Amino acid sequence: MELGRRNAPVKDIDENDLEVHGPKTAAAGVKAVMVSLDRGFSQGGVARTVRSMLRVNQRGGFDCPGCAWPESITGARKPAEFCENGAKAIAEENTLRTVTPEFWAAHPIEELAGKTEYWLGNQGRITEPVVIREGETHYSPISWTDAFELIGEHIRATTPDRCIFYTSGRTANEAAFMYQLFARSIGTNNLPDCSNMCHESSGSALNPTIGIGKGTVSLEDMHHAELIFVVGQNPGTNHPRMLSALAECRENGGKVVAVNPLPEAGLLKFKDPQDPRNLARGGAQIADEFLQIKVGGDLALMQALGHLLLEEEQRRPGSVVDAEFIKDKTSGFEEYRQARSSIDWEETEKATGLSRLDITRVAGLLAKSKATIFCWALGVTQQPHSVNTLREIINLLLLQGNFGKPGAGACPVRGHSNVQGDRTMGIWEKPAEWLLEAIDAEFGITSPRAHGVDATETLEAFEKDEVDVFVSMGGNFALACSDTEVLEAGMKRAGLTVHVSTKPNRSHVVHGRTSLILPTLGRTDKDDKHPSGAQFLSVEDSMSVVHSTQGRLEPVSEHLLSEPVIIARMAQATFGEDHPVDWRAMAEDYDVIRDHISRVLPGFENFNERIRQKNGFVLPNPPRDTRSFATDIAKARFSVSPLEYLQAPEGHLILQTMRSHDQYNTTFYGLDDRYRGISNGRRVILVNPEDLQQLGFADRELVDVISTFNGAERRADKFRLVSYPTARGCAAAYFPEANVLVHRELVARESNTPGYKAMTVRFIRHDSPQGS
Ligand SMILES: Nc1nc2c(c(=O)[nH]1)N[C@H]1C(S)=C(S)[C@@H](COP(=O)(O)OP(=O)(O)OC[C@H]3O[C@@H](n4cnc5c(=O)[nH]c(N)nc54)[C@H](O)[C@@H]3O)O[C@H]1N2
Ligand SMILES: Nc1nc2c(c(=O)[nH]1)N[C@H]1C(S)=C(S)[C@@H](COP(=O)(O)OP(=O)(O)OC[C@H]3O[C@@H](n4cnc5c(=O)[nH]c(N)nc54)[C@H](O)[C@@H]3O)O[C@H]1N2
Ligand SMILES: [Mo]
Repeated sequence: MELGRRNAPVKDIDENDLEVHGPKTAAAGVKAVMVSLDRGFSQGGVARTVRSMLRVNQRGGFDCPGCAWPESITGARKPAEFCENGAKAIAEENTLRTVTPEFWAAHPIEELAGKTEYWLGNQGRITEPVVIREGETHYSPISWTDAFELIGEHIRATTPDRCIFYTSGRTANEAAFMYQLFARSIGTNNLPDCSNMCHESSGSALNPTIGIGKGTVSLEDMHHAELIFVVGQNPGTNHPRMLSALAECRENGGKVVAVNPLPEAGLLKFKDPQDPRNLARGGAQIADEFLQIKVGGDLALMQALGHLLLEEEQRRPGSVVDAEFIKDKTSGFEEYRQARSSIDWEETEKATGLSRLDITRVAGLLAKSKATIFCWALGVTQQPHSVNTLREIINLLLLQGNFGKPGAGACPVRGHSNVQGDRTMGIWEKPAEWLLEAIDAEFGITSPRAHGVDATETLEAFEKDEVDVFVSMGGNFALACSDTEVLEAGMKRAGLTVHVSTKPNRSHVVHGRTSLILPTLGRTDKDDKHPSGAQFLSVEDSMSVVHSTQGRLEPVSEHLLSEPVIIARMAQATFGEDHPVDWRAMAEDYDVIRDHISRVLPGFENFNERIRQKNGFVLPNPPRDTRSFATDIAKARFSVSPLEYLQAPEGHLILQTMRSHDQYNTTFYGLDDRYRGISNGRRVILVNPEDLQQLGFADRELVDVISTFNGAERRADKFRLVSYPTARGCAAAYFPEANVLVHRELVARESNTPGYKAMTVRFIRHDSPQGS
């Protein structure tokens, strides 16, 4: 048997090994397949890899833990419905490397604190629950029963407002539903999640304007759009299967406009490794237009496009604007028209870094298109004015009636594979009253009404010593959030931290005074130790399709428990057997959880029956289904926002943080950011060559980075400058290395999402006494 093999790499990252080759102009290709197979074989062996690759994203198989991009529910699926980065995500989870009690005994916390995420994550899957208590230097084994007792004791010894329950977006629907029920049964809405750091701005803009916090398109719409905007997104790395949809749109005659400060390979050209015709032609072009925008310039761009559409409509009445839709379905058009009737081109060019000519050309495409989709991701959600930028995108869609017709709509492209489902299940620190009423009626509890803390407020609670119990359902909060040093110091002072995890990460090392690591089953693992036999779970993708997911691989250890079982046992240990919620029944048979969900959440009627249908089912989506908008005024809303963009003072640049091609958030698969041509090092800052020269620095120079916010400074030492064709005035670094630079008060207004793509920075030569 191949289980239990251990051959983790011992070498950590050495930044002196950094190699820079320059950016590529096409994504995927045969190399992508080779890389994915290689990673799979080295982590899990040949048999396990082939077994899992044949089941990923297939009907009756498991949902890829990579991203939230949907699978086709109408058409045929390819025999291999996955991408290079999905394959790497699976290899990470399938690994046969294990982190056993011997590992924890051999490595004191002090040593682990000096390791990078690359080293920690590559040690493998955690096999047994472990604990560390105040004064101890190592984690050591603890029985599951004692671990749950310890959690129950800590929760009972404090007040609900000092307990926080974080969720990362891999948690399946059933577990998420139980988890929010657990928090609310204790008496708190302290349910921060990764969405707070991710697409919260999208929800904040969409809910009041179109009455739903989700996207309004299907995969079919992508194929049949006349025009697709891809704004602030790097699909070649983060949603590779989206490239097939964009390529198909273009094959059907549609056009694609990419808006990004970086010339990302996947936006330019896609070599589909599963399509020999495409490969023979040397790949398919993706973007018809590439607008190399300045970081933070999107609000100005969308306002300019609005202005130009209205101008064109004046010139040729009835040709651009959908007057009937606007009259019947929207409110606020007149104010919007007024606000966009004039434009300051000089300021627009300064804000966007784009020329009037380029913007006008793209506006021409938009004016002509009868079916447009706007896709976006973090490039527009993580800035102070993000919510207004997204409102401007909605304005553009409303102008042309791009809701509830084929090939049109809004498409926030989500991150974690079930981040959207977790929110649907009630993981939200600001729950709606109807949800709490439905939960209370179903279970006979009284949910708290006061809002809880989001991710940024959780960081502040740690800072102010207001956390006695922090439970993390997946994820790596210490490194995902802002202001790493402030956060880590606070986490170490907290009472109890509990990490339900698959692999070691930084949050385990900067733990509370007492800390537990509870190892859990992943997406690909078999979950069959139940009285009623093997169980399956469900997830919701970025386009509101709910479908089942079931792993089939033998877990690396017999001690792993599923997330639903872990939550049930935490609850039983907290409340005792005499509690209105029957936790045991839910843990024994996940159909019981789904029955509860079907009575609490609209759209989930007959959940157990419909989840067993071949393709699952699609949740109701009023704008898409019936062109109706469930806002308080039962209409969609135009919004008016002032022009706003990011401006760096003399000698400074605007810094964005992004993912490399070889990482999954805080997990590093490897050290090859292949499309950008950067490998074997991660502490780099990409800067336009002209900016480098103007600032008086050279390519590859070693610098310390200072970020400034409201008079406060944050500092990160020893980054390597890399000359790179990014937009002028901007710079880019990798997440999470640069998170120490994000001041906790730098957030998007309304959504409170950290300003990860909005920092003002300057550089000083490393080791220079006063800086340069
Ligand atoms: N392989 C892999 N897949 C993933 C993830 C992963 O880490 N690895 N993470 C998952 C998660 S949780 C998420 S949320 C998504 C993230 O998906 P993305 O949003 O694609 O992630 P980022 O790497 O942050 O890339 C942001 C993109 O926005 C651009 N950008 C930065 N600032 C601006 C701006 O001001 N304007 C514009 N127009 N563009 C800007 C950057 O150059 C970059 O191309 O991916 C998911 N999928
Ligand atoms: N500077 C900067 N910071 C950012 C961002 C950015 O663009 N720039 N992006 C933000 C975004 S979009 C997000 S979503 C957050 C991500 O924040 P998180 O979701 O908190 O972080 P991840 O790195 O995805 O979490 C990885 C850990 O999850 C655990 N894990 C993996 N699979 C499973 C599973 O099946 N079950 C359980 N229980 N655990 C599992 C593993 O132990 C692994 O170490 O980071 C945010 N932070
Ligand atoms: Mo995310």
